[in-house]
Amino acid sequence: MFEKLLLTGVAGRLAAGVALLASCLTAAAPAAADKPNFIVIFTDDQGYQDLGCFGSPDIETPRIDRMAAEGMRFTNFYAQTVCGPSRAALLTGSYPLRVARHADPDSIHPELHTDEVTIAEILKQQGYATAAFGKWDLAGHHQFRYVPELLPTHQGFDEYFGTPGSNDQAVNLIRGTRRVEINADMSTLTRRYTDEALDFLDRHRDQPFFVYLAHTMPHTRLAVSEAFKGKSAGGFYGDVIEEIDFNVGRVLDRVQQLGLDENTYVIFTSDNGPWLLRGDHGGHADPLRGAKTSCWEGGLRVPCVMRAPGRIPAASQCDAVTATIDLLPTLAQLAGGTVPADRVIDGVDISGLMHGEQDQLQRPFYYYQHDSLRAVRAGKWKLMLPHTEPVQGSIATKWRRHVAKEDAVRIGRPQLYDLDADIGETTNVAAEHPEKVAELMELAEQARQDIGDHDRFGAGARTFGAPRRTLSGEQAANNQGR
Ligand SMILES: [Ca+2]
Repeated sequence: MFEKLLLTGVAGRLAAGVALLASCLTAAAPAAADKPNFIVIFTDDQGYQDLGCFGSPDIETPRIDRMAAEGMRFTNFYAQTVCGPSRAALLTGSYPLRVARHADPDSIHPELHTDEVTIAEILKQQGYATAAFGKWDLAGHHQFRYVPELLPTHQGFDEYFGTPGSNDQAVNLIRGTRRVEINADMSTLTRRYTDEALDFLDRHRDQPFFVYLAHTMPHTRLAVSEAFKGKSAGGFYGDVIEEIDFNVGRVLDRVQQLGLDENTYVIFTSDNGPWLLRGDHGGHADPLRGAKTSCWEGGLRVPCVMRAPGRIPAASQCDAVTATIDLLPTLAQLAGGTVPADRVIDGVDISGLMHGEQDQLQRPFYYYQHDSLRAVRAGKWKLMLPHTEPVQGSIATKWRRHVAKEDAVRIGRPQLYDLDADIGETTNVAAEHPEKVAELMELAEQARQDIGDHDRFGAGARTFGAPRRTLSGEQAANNQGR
C-alpha cells in the first residue's frame, strides 16, 4: 500500500511537471489540452428497460451497469420515435421536423442538408479530431441509393466507416464515401465498428476527439457473433445487447489504458424505443407504455448513461427532462465552442445536470410522430394531443400500425398524464386539471407555429433556399383519399 502511495506521489509530481512543460509548449494554443473528449455510443431500437441498470430482468449488461455506477443514469431522457429523424435530432440539436429535407415531412429518414451545423462541425472548429462509425441514415435510407455528398465526411467528420441506412435486408459498408463491402456479415458489425473506434482512439489520444459510434444492432435483422450466441437469458435479443455491452466495455477499457479516463465523457443511449416484434427479436420498454414509432413514453424515452470520472458524480441519477437534442449545446459548451447563432437550436446545455450542480430543468419537450405533433411535456405533466389529421392521412397515421393496437388509439380529446405518479400512462387526469391542459395546449400551439405540424410549415423550420411548402388543397384532398 505504502509503495503504491509513494508511486502515486512520484507519478503525480512527474505528471505535474509534464503538464507544466506541456502548458509552456502549447502557450500559443491555450486550453487545447484541457478540452474533454467525447464518445457517444448510440444503439438502434434498444428499449428503456434493456439494460441491467434500467431494470432488465434477464439481459446482463455488467459493463454499462458499471458505467452507471461510476457515472449518471438519466431516467427521463428522450430521443425521437424512429431511426433517421432521431439521428438528425442528435447531430443538429433540433427537432427533426425543423431540419426535414426541404420541409418535406414525408421524408421520414431525412437527407440532412449540409447547411445544417452538426456537433462534429462545432467540435472541429475547436480543434477536435472527429469520427463516425456505424449507421448513418442521413443520406437517404437505402443501402445503394444514398447521396454520397451527405455522408459523414461532408458533415464535419474526418473519418467514417459504416453503413448508409438500416439493416432491414442487408448491410453494405462504406469507408469515407467509397463503398468497400456489399452484404457484410451482420454478426460482425458490433465488433467491427468498435474496432474502428478503438483504432481511432489510439491514433488521436494526444488531441481532443469526438467519436460517434452508432451501432446497427439491435435493429432487426438481429445478428450476433458465435461467442454470444445462445448465452443470454433474454434470448436472441438479449444476446445482441450483451455483445453490445461487451464492446462498450472494450471502449471504456481503452480509454482507461490510454490514460484518458478523467478527460473523456462517454455517453450511451438509444435512438428510439423497442420495435414491437414477435418472439425474442424485439426489446422492452417496461414500465413505459408503447413502442418504437409511437409517442407514448416507450416510443422515445430511452435508457441513457453518462460517465466522466471526476466530472460526473458516481452512482448518480438525473430525473430532469433531458434529450438527445441537448447534446449539441452541451458538448459545444464543454469544448469551449458556441452553438450557431443564426438559427434555432432546440436543445439546452445540460452540463450543470451532468455535473450534479443542478437537478431541475424547466423546459417543454415536444413529441413528434414524423410530421405530426402528438404530445407535449412540461415537468411531470404530459398532454397527449387530439389527432387533427384525417384517419387515413399523413405518414404518421400510417405508422400507427407499427404499435400495439391498444396504443394505436385515435385521441379525440386531450389526455393528461402525471408521469411522476403514473409512468405507464394509464390514467387520464385531464378533467381534474383543466388549467394544466390549457397551459400545455398553449405550448403545443407555440410548437406548431415555430416547428410545424402535419398541416403547416413552421416559421422556424429551415429550408436553406428550397421553396417553402405547405399542403395545398389538392394535396390535402389526395391525402384524404390515400
Ligand atoms: Ca432505430
